[in-house]
Amino acid sequence: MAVQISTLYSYVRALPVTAGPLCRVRADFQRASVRFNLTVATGRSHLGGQPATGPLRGHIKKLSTSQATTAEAIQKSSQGNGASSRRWRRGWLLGKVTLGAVIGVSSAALVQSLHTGTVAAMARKVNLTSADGNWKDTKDFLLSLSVKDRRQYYRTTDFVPLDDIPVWTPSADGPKPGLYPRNEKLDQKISLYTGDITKLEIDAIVNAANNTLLGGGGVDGAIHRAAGPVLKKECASLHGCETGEAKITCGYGLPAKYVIHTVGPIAQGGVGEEQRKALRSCYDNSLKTATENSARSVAFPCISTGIYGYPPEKAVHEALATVREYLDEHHDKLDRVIFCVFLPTDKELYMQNLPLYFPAASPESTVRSKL
Ligand code: AR6
Repeated sequence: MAVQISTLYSYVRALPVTAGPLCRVRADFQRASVRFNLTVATGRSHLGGQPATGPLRGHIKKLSTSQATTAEAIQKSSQGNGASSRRWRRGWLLGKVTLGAVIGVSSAALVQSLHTGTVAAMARKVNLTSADGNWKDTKDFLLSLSVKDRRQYYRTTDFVPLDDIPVWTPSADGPKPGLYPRNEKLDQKISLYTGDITKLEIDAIVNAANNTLLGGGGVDGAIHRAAGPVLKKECASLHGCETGEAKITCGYGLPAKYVIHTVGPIAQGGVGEEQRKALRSCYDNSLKTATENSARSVAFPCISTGIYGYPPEKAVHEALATVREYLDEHHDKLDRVIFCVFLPTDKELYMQNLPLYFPAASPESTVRSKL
């Protein structure tokens, strides 16, 4: 019985809420739990304290009544003779087993109804087209859902699931030798995708943001429009971001669970060591942020190569080298890294350079593997 109740208590405590209606349910439960513990300790059905309120009141009432009956039985037993005392003990044991079963069933039902009730209540409150409301509640709720359950909240209908994004297949005709050794397992973790990053149903998409994190043009503007106005509210709470750093938010109305915001270097005056390092830091810190948040699939746009003017033919090498080196070290933490290009010229650049960083087997090793 104690185990059942403590399991139930842990479940409610673990509800991912910090405020709002879920929080109130947790408070109700805590009050009710204390009351129940006291009931068990004293063997009395009513304690004279404030009755529990909220959705748990009915359940606690039932528990208190059962416990009172048992307590009366014990009292009678202790007053009777030897035979009746044995009978009372047998009755007490039977009662205990029955009570345990009743509580087992009712706590499972309670967990289910609590979950269903809170999810339904929160689902009614989620509004991804308005900036009103508490973004933290919305975020907690969305992050608690499975991918399938989250689909009804996407602000787009034409999303692209991860399984529809093919993995990189290096061609044996590619340049030889590659800059990095062949690693077939890593090829399975790389994709080149041409299209709109806001459509990808993956764990995290990276945003090429600015230092304010409050939105802008290019891919930043596209992500904010697709996610809806709640994204800006969470971004405002982050107090900006340094160049080369990365910060994470919920994806809200996006098919992606998270958005990782990074700020690329401004390179309109040319590219020096400082810009090169900053661009690498964007890719590296975004991947670190993804893995710290258990995001296993991540998509990158071509950071800094639009409005910030970093030459795409240089940026592609920093992007590919940083991802390759991160995967060499942390391949177990990521399932897929997607280079999401928007322009045909960028697609061409990645097609040309991917084989340098994720090369095909050399002719000799192909022959060896057939033997
Ligand atoms: N999906 C994928 N890639 C896209 C999309 C999209 N929907 N839209 C554009 N791109 P940019 P930056 C590509 O200018 O150079 C913003 O105002 C685009 O073709 O978006 O890092 C921020 O607030 C290009 O290859 O980012 C900053 O102020 C790449 O995304 C500033 O721009 C990056 O271009 C950041 O400039």
